[in-house]
Amino acid sequence: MDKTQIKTQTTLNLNYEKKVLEIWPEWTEYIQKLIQKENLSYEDLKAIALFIRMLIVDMVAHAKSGHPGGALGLADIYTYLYFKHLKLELKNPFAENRDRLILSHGHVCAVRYSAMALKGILPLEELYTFRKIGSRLQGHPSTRYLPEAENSSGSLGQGLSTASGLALGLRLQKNPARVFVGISDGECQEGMTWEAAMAAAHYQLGNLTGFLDYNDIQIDGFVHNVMNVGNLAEKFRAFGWLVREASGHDFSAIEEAFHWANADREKPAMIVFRTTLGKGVSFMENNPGWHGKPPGEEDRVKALKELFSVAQKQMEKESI
Ligand SMILES: Cc1ncc(C[n+]2csc(CCOP(=O)(O)OP(=O)(O)O)c2C)c(N)n1
Repeated sequence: MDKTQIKTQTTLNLNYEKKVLEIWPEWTEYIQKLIQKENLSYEDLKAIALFIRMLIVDMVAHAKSGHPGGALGLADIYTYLYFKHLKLELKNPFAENRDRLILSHGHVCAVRYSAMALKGILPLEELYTFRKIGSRLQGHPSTRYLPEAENSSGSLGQGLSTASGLALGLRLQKNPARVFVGISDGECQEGMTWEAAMAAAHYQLGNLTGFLDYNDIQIDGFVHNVMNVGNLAEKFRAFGWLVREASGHDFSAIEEAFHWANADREKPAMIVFRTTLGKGVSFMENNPGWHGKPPGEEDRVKALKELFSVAQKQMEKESI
């Protein structure tokens, strides 16, 4: 990229009508060029995750309903998966050998939709149809409207079973694809999660990688207060899984964990990611109140100001 062409701005027009894509066109353009690069650095991934966080805030605010907290907390992991890790064919979205990504805790789908849109699987503008009647982007993903989502979810606790069945089926077909499944700590209060954990180990599903969003928050407050799930790493280990713990906000740790999980073996792998709900927006961070509340106009602007100020620092670095 020609660094002299990158303009930085000190005042941004964050008025209520402007969408993220229009607020600072140079920044949008910068990100759109960045994602074309072959070898994205950790700094590049940080910038992409920042853009995804802006899209999450914007689309949930625009819909006037949705779940910003968990989605923001997962932006780094989904950036890594979509821009570095998953084997997908953009021109052939249902290629037999594609990796499958199953989202179990469907309410955080704003992060998946944003990553898919930035990747080019959906038009970016479509994010603003989120939660509208007739939209492909329902508040909880539905394969009826968006088959690219791979599974329908919203009723918690089912994703690990879906993913285990899929992994078993792929192995029977000698298909080398891997199955990735995102689950949450709140879902670990559901019995079905543990039935699936037992089955995946029993059937030696080495082609299955789980990643757990351990942010200690659920709809009614902190998980350790509502119903303590304890040491989830030890619990999955006891069920016969290979387990790694990692920060969900450090790209080198995320990369290391997903590479470890990809190795050929006869056990399913679970990465227990320590994450912060609302990550990147200080007033939402670790605050259960932002589990499922859309930002109003004032909070949207406050959140975007914070995210754009990080973007400005990144752009200033680029123009040196
Ligand atoms: C089977 C089922 N029971 C209850 C709910 C209502 N519900 C929606 S989100 C949620 C909390 C889930 O916890 P978690 O996924 O850890 O939340 P987050 O980290 O996103 O705050 C609950 C209980 C549901 N969607 N499905």
